Amino acid sequence: MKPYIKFAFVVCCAAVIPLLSSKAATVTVTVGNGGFFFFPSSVTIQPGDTVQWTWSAGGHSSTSGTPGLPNGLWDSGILNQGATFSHTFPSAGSFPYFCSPHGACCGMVGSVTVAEVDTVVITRAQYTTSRSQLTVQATDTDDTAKLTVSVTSTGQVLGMMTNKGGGSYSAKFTVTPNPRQITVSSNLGGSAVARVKVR
Ligand SMILES: [Cu+2]
Repeated sequence: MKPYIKFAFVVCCAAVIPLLSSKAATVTVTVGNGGFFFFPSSVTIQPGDTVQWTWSAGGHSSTSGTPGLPNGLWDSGILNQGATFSHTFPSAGSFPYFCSPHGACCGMVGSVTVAEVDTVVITRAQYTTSRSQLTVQATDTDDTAKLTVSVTSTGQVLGMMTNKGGGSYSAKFTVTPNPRQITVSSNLGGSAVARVKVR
């Protein structure tokens, strides 16, 4: 793989994988790989996820806060090549950190953003037997979310919902038999389950 493709792949996956999963994830950040920096220098995760720093070179630390002003949330101390250090982030917020020897002098800083998970509410789930048609309406607290409808019992994906704007979503699917219970999942981590009403 060409180096720049590999680079793009790593950046892309580090950013996207945490967003696709609603389960706790671990994101890796390398320390001192090729110089005085963390890579990727900023990561976005969800509440409950863990960041694992991996030392590519010795003589660096991962210390929460800003250079010269550690805030005490975590401090790996100065570690050697091959070492790892992990910290789990239980709640949303923005968490800067730095390397104690190289933060102030050389700009060796990073940040972890823990994003609020969105909330999905299913406002309508109705099955019209005569037309084998499932009608779904839902709302999401984040109007940029992408919502997917699936059959709760089997996990079968029925399709995406249409984003109507303002956090409102709708979808119609032709499906047999009546799925009875559906799950609406957001790419941002939220999800909801509803029983299907029959008409
Ligand atoms: Cu350093």
